[in-house]
Amino acid sequence: MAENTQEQEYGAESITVLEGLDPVRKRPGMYIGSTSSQGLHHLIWEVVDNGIDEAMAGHADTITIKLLPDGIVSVEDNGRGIPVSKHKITGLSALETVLTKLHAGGKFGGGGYKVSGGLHGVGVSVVNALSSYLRAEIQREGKIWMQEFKKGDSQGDIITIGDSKKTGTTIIFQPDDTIFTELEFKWNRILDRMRQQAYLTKNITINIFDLRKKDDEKKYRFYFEGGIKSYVKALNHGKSLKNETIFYVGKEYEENFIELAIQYNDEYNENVLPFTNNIYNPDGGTHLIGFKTALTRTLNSYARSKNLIKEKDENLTGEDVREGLTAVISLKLQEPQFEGQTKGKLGNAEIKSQVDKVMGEALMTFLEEHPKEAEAIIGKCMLSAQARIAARTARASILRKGALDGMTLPGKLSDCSSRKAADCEIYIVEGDSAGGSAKQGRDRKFQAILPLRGKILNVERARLDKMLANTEIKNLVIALGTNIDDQLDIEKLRYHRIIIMTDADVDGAHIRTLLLTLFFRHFAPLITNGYLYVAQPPLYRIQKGTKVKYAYSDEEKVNIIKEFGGGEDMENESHEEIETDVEEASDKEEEIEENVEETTRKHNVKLNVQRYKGLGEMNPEQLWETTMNPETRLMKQISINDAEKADKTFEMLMGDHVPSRKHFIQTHAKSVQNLDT
Ligand code: 0RA
Repeated sequence: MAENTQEQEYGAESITVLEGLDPVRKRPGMYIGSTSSQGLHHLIWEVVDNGIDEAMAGHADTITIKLLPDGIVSVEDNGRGIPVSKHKITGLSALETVLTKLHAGGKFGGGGYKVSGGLHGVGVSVVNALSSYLRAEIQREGKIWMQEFKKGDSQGDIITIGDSKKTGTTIIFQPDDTIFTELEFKWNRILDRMRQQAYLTKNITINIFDLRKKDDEKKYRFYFEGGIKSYVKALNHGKSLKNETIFYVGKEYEENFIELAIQYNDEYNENVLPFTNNIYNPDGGTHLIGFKTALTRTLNSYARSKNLIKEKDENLTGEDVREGLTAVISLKLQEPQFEGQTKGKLGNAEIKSQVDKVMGEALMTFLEEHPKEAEAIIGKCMLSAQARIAARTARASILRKGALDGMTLPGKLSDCSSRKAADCEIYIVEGDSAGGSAKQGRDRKFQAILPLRGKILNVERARLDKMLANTEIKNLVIALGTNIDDQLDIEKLRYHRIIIMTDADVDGAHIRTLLLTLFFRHFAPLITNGYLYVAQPPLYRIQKGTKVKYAYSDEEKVNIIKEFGGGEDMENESHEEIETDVEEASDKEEEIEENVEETTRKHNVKLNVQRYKGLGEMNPEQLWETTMNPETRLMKQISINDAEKADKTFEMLMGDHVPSRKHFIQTHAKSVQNLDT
């Protein structure tokens, strides 16, 4: 355990007293966020944070949480124990002060902890105020001390209940059911939080017991010898690594403690997690900026010193050096300042240069000492740089001012004859065969057809900027005429309706998602101006004699069959699927069947229901009639929200998180067939 120079002077005296607990019971939300599940769990975090503070100050190494019957929780640590002596000013024991006064605690008024993780916290007194019952047991000064409380009020003086050579604090509490709207503690939620805390606090053991149900007891233990190093290792679990040895530095800097761990994998994503006093900072802040600056500068200067980057070549950019990067930044600060609406961003200005310095020096040493790892990392970054430069060149050729004017329209585009953009439409069609039907079925005066080959799908795992080097995509960009990104000129748009027309199957959904993503990222104004649509081809064709109708949903199909008087001829391939549908709508179908027999007997005319799987199954007339004729077609106008959703889906489908991709595909396999954008 680390030495604490203030040990002697740190007793009951250094605790500053503020106010009583009434405000907490009056407005619990102010102190713990809410009185729902989140607030309920906050009570545990609050007590645990105090134990973690003890561990961080070097006085504790074990925390044990027990979930007991009747919503009771026990949190035990082997720290110094809350002081029990009488306080000079209040005449109360220090323990009672800590538990019954707001903001009372060793963290305030000088002395006390060197660094505290609970700075965000509100103190154990808040837990006391919101508990119908709380019992504190302290092992300290050779004895076991005990005091009980109800709704924050002590139920008698502190007493000794035995002897002990150990030190530590146990807080047992039962959340007040007149305060909380939710009283059930969630096992997995507690595990997740404790796992993270265990990673961020080196050498701490956290035990968690679920003793609520006799026949279903559970226990879990977290201990990560490597701290944030273990965290990085876990984040990279199952990935191919660039540097097997994780870079780690932990350094004290003017009363602050700065810890960093990084490791590269062979993928494209960057995963950098910044924490301050064990609290995650989703919006980054000065520590993240300092980290990024040092990473880019150091890798460049190392690569140049070893002549890995030639004199004439350009530097690696920030993005180059963060591809495939997994990192945890963990700071323990004396006085953290948080910014932003949700306080998710670290604001301390001095931290930028502190992190930069610690990171820069340590990383340079690491690279010098691990030349193999260094080479692998630099190699990876240089590959990213190459990809970036190649994409930029491809992009530049598209973006070059004036280049589009002279450029001939792609050969695959069947343009319309009108030149009035407001009247014109372009159908982006999946596959050459559907493209052929669309070309024949269209009204060539105002409808243009651009077939795209399914091949564009093979940009799997590639970055979006690579898409722009793809011929199919390039054709699209040229056909639209506006250019992209900051060069986009909406006045030059050649069609005021851009219609994505893909098959109603998984591949079709995939291509549609990809295109929506492209529009979202590079053609956003076309979406916000309402120019982008998704065509809605019918799902079924229903024919009876010479009468033909199209159904765009299963419900509509049932209605049409009813209208036609039933009598399906099940000769088509989709036999089974229709049967399933019939079962689902069995109430309606029974009625139909009666009619069917009658009609069939009378006229002997059968009903034919055809399920369309792909656009290619429709002949040009059918395609015109159902999907392209402005008088009768259905189209879905795409909002920026739709496109953003597609973009997220795309990231998930193409990104590196395999479990979520699997889950998505499994759960959406059905809905994508129903043209669910
Ligand atoms: C005030 C002062 C000291 C320790 C603590 C509070 C303390 C609080 C909690 C809450 C849960 N576990 C805790 N452990 C310690 C310092 C005591 C000293 O100087 O010995």
